[in-house]
Amino acid sequence: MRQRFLLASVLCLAAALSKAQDELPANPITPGIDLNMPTILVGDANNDGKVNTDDAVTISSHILGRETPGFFEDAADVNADGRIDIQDVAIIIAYLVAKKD
Ligand SMILES: [Ca+2]
Ligand SMILES: [Ca+2]
Repeated sequence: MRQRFLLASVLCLAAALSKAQDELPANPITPGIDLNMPTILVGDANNDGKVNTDDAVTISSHILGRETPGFFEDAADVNADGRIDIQDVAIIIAYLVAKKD
């Protein structure tokens, strides 16, 4: 008796899950929302598609108040603390040093 009850429960659960899956839209993401958001290469402060010493120089120049054409503020805040400072430069340099090893 108990086995029949368990079997019936499993069958009911399977049927419910199957029905639930049939009701799910093929793509559960809300239509109309564009998920192709632009990507940011963190550290690419001069926005040339690479992270290298030029970016450390660009951020340093920005910190010193010099004109930095093409400066990409969102990418320059490497540690995402809301400030662009010497820590961001240090992280880029540490990354470049580690990359060479
Ligand atoms: Ca760059
Ligand atoms: Ca920062």
